[in-house]
Amino acid sequence: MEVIVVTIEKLSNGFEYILVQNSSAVAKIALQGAHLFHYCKTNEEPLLWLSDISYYEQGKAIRGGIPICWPWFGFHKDKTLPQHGFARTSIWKFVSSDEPDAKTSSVIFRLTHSDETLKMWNHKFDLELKITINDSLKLELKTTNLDEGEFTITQALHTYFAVSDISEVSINGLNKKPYLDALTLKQEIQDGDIFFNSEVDRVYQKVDGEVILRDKNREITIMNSCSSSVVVWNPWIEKTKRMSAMREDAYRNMLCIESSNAYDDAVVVKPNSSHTLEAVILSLHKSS
Ligand code: TA6
Repeated sequence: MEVIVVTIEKLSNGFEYILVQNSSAVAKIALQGAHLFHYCKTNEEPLLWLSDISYYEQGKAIRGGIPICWPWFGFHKDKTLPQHGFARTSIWKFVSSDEPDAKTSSVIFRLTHSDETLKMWNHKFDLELKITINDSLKLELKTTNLDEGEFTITQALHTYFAVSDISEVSINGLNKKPYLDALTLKQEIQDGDIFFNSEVDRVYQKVDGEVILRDKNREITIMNSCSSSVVVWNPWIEKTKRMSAMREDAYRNMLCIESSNAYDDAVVVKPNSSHTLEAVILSLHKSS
């Protein structure tokens, strides 16, 4: 008999998450941030990196998985406002789940404006995240403007991938793309595949095709829609020491490839209109 289960689970401190199990995969999504923090295909290793010293506490973003950066990506010019926006630390509503077949489950979460969000970002909105879990992972982040005037957002599905060893992975698909180097604030052009031997924090621009993460035992393909920017991040040795909820050697086994609308890919959403950022992530196990 096939197992398809969507249940609401609770940690001992009251932190709630949705557990999804079907014949293709298991996934866990926290109500805080609609944060997918675990996705593992049947008989495979977890796709997403998750810090083993991560917080599961209200108001602190989980370190790993797929934090939702919204309605701004990165720092806000008002330094009293949180980096990467408030969506990842807000409590979302679990709206519904659907199991069209034994291999597939989808779950929908919603966040709408409140007195608290209006203080940080003075716009009325409806934000919906649909996550479809089967052999692949699909995230659709839909922003609807409920305001009288237009608003501008930057955003990212800040995906942390688990990798065997950072020195052995490469990223393909960004060759010749312009990027903003967030470490030097200079514009550069990518030359060939990306390899890692120091800190990397870049916003790739004009991205219109698949991005492929090549690891020893698997290949991960990321396909984005309604997005032309991709953020690539690894904090390397020194920055990791300053990161919250990360062990000193954590940089070795993680890498972020973020499906985004960041920097010059900001999106203007007109009143009563929507924009949906979509990412489909496929992983293929390579037999050695
Ligand atoms: O996406 C890359 C980045 O903006 C980095 O600059 C880095 O600091 C990271 O996100 C993590 O940010 P966080 O606020 O989660 O510590």
